[in-house]
Amino acid sequence: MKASSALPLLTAGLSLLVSSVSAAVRTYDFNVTWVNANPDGLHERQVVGINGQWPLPVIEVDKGDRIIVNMHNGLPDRNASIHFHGIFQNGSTEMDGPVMVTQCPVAPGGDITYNFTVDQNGTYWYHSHVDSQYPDGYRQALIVHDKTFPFDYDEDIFVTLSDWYHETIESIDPSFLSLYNPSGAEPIPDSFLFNDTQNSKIPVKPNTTYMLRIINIGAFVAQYFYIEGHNMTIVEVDGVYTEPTPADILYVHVAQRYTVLFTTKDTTDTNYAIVTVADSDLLDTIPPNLTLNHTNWLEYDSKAPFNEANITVDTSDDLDAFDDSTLIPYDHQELLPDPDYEITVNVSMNNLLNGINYAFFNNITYTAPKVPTLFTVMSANESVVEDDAIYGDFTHTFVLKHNEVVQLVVNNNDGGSHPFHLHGHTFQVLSRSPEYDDFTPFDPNNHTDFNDPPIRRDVLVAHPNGNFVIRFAANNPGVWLFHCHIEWHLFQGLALVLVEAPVQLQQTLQIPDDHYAVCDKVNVSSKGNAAGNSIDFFDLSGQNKQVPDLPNGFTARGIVALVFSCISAFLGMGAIVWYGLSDLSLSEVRMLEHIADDAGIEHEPIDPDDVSNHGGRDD
Ligand SMILES: *[C@@H]1O[C@H](CO)[C@@H](O)[C@H](O)[C@H]1NC(C)=O
Ligand SMILES: *[C@@H]1O[C@H](CO)[C@@H](O)[C@H](O)[C@H]1NC(C)=O
Ligand SMILES: *[C@@H]1O[C@H](CO)[C@@H](O)[C@H](O)[C@H]1NC(C)=O
Ligand SMILES: *[C@@H]1O[C@H](CO)[C@@H](O)[C@H](O)[C@H]1NC(C)=O
Ligand SMILES: *[C@@H]1O[C@H](CO)[C@@H](O)[C@H](O)[C@H]1NC(C)=O
Ligand SMILES: *[C@@H]1O[C@H](CO)[C@@H](O)[C@H](O)[C@H]1NC(C)=O
Ligand SMILES: *[C@@H]1O[C@H](CO)[C@@H](O)[C@H](O)[C@H]1NC(C)=O
Ligand SMILES: *[C@@H]1O[C@H](CO)[C@@H](O)[C@H](O)[C@H]1NC(C)=O
Ligand SMILES: *[C@@H]1O[C@H](CO)[C@@H](O)[C@H](O)[C@H]1NC(C)=O
Ligand SMILES: *[C@@H]1O[C@H](CO)[C@@H](O)[C@H](O)[C@H]1NC(C)=O
Ligand SMILES: *[C@@H]1O[C@H](CO)[C@@H](O)[C@H](O)[C@H]1NC(C)=O
Ligand SMILES: *[C@@H]1O[C@H](CO)[C@@H](O)[C@H](O)[C@H]1NC(C)=O
Ligand SMILES: [Cu+2]
Repeated sequence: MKASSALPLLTAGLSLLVSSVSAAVRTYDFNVTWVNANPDGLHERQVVGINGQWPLPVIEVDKGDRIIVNMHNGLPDRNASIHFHGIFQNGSTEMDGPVMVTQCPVAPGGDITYNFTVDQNGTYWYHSHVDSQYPDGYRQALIVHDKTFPFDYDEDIFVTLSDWYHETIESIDPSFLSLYNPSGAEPIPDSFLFNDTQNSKIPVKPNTTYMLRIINIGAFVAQYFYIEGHNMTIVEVDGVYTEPTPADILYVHVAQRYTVLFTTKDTTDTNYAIVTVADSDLLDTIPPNLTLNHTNWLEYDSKAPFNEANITVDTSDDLDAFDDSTLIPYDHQELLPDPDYEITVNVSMNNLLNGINYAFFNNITYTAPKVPTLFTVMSANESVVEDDAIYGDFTHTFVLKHNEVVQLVVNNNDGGSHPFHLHGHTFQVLSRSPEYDDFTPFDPNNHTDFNDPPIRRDVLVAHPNGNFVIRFAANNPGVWLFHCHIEWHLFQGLALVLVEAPVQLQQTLQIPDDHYAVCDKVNVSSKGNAAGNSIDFFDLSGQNKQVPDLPNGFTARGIVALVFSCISAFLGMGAIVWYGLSDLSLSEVRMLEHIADDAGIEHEPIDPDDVSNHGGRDD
């Protein structure tokens, strides 16, 4: 059930100016405001609309076109931004959209113009990149049509998949990132949408080959996808054409795109189910009223039967679905040479001193700097701009040299899967391990042969406790985020920053004035190092820091004791009643006091005797 049956209409102009090379300028005026919508028919809620509409307008352009989005933030109570997911922004890194990376947050009432050309083909999307905002509905497809598409088809259609929450992110966030959720359990969606609605019927003609683009614009949950009675042939992933490859079932994680060809039957006596199944492996609990399996329809004839689907996918076994690492790129671009620069990161999730669960690459949880990293690049002297240090200790920034080959090894020391996304590039997928029960990092001295030619894409899933190896050439000067696209995990800090060819960037880039004005409006400095120091770029005093580690010896049990204690305080006892102290060491107990004090929770003083008298371990 869509919010409005009217077609998304750009109230202000969509102008097409044909230039001498036949590339068009496509101008979109986006006034971002709250609107109401009830896409699952269960609950009406506020969503982020554009020009009073939701679902949002689709951006559809041809390769080579210039896109101009004049965004007005008409939300009275939220900052805003737009990231154009998968667009390389070659020569226009300042248009990429992630807040505090390439721009400042656009304040309520503020404006920003995104202006860039699109020199790539395929299936993309756009979404907000500030404050976990896009699950509030601020996301939609961005399609780049290709007049020289290498495969035959008759019709070009797309659908989006997503998870859906009934509450706004701002009301979910505090309880998610809180000491009441010490395991970091992700919020469970309330439902799943197919093209921003449910139970939809896609009219199809018989005897016709469709190019179907599938985009997961969700915040968290991957979905399996298949069409009963129809074979699919994959021809594109994340904007990269592939050798046509048959697939029965796709596994589409958030932010990933697949384009498939399928040919309809030559009879119209029945309709066929399009089946989506949410990957319940990602959910910590499955509420009994959450529907994971959904059926939409290829409608051959509205009067023919719509039979219920026979759901055959076994979500406990990812191997049922197509393994994207085996795809071959259509252009056969070969494996890049051995890397000039190698980055290895271990993924983990853990609690810090405030009892909250964060996500880490090599023990660093991304903590935004005081100056957007791109503005640090642009304001630094050339003699210091290649030094990682000026970007701060908690932004996890790596400086890459122009045109070097970069290899990134991701070792997933976590029992969940993570869809990792690199801005500004597609990357070659050299190898990816299966899921393991125990943490299994990549072993450079003992690995399977690297794929050659390797598939390229911009979002790759790391399997639980497994690893992957990717490579790309640093040929796109810019500031690019690499992060988990599960919006909850990004919020927990699962991100790092690549400052690519900063010297070339300084020489070629001119950030438009209106982007500086965006910073002024929110009182964020647009010059200086990560701490906002523009005199001494190596003086990081005052930089934003991550919360300190829990001390050695502090156990998960300590956190549980804290949480139960806090909940007891919450349930009306006024102050904390300490639970489970007898199981804890004295240092843990002191830490509980410290955390409770930090969180402003009243409590009785802890008597050390309570601890030792009850046989607690002491370190
Ligand atoms: C944006 O939309 C709101 C709500 O319709 C309207 O009040 C406001 O004037 C619009 N702003 C602009 C700049 O179009
Ligand atoms: C917008 O961002 C600025 C700078 O980080 C911050 O001070 C302000 O509180 C934010 N506004 C909202 C509505 O979140
Ligand atoms: C967009 O960028 C192009 C190239 O820099 C420039 O000529 C044009 O004036 C810009 N348009 C807007 C609306 O900013
Ligand atoms: C886009 O498609 C055309 C024609 O198929 C191809 O020549 C071109 O290389 C593609 N561009 C990119 C950036 O992949
Ligand atoms: C499922 O039940 C819970 C608890 O009653 C309720 O909060 C939630 O809205 C329900 N969800 C759906 C999709 O009906
Ligand atoms: C999916 O929804 C968008 C609008 O949100 C629409 O443009 C598109 O045609 C829909 N896809 C299909 C297959 O109906
Ligand atoms: C799908 O492909 C399989 C294997 O190539 C073939 O046996 C089957 O007939 C195809 N089904 C349809 C509906 O085309
Ligand atoms: C499909 O094509 C076949 C052969 O080209 C033709 O015999 C048949 O009538 C067509 N079916 C429909 C429903 O158009
Ligand atoms: C969804 O499909 C799976 C796999 O067949 C099945 O086990 C599960 O019961 C189904 N769930 C719902 C809610 O239909
Ligand atoms: C679904 O299963 C039923 C019973 O096994 C079978 O009769 C029917 O043909 C199946 N439908 C499809 C589309 O496979
Ligand atoms: C992360 O911290 C752990 C525990 O303090 C330490 O053993 C490990 O070496 C650190 N890892 C990295 C990559 O810094
Ligand atoms: C190399 O890796 C394989 C597969 O993971 C493993 O079975 C084997 O024991 C490893 N060999 C060495 C020498 O580590
Ligand atoms: Cu993740």
